[in-house]
Amino acid sequence: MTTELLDLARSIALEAGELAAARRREGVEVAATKSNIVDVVTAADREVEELVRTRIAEARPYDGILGEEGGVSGGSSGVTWVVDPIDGTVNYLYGIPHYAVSIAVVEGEPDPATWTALAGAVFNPANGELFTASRGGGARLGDRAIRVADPTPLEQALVGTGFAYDAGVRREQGAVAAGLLPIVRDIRRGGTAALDLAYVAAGRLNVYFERTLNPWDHAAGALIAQEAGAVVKGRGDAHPSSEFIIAGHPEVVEPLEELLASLGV
Ligand code: LIP
Repeated sequence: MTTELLDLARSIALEAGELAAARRREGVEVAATKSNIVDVVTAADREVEELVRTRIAEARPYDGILGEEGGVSGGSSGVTWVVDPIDGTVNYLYGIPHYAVSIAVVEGEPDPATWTALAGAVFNPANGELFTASRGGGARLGDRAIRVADPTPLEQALVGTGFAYDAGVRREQGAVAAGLLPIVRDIRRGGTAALDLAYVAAGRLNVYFERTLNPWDHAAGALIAQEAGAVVKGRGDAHPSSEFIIAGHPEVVEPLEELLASLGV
């Protein structure tokens, strides 16, 4: 079943990504705001998610869907599709070619604390990079198998992270970043958790952490990173959640989590 699900996730992600790229070329504007004036949604976000929902319903009408724009819809099969139509919305709005369609297929309730991820696809149409994984099937960039980077001491670790839309949380996160900078190799803030996690899987980041993510931001990327050899978790032994997610080689995750705890994360 996972092969069929992965093939479908891949084909939908590719079609949806091409639509997103076409709308980007035509010009993108803010259609609405969410939690505040900088938390935006574009018409393309909505149109891309509608396409993804349509393709899923055509192929698997009894599956559920959890999407960033449309929320939770039905499903009686026990399988749910977790969709971020355009992860990296602000990059997309500004024309920065670093955004992705993120599609995960999970078994169980659409809750990252309890679901079992079966397949995932993260596609950046701006550069054609498609990251995929299936449970037990490994992770790929295109057709090439990918693995996390070898372990490295924190002072040589390239650390990915991201920041919330809420100004108060960003102030706290900025203080954490300031505490990390003198200790690690450097920090990268790419603007899309899906690609941050895929970059951990491909060895382009040693480790990634973030707070305040939504399930659709990390659902596919987390499976891709896990299948590439990363540990992906929340605090301690918890599952990833909006509270916290960290991903990387186990020998890098452990010292970073200790350092983050000392910085109040
Ligand atoms: C984004 C996340 C990213 C985070 C951004 C934003 P969006 O999701 O993928 O990791 O740092 O603030 O939340 O809003 O582009 O779907």
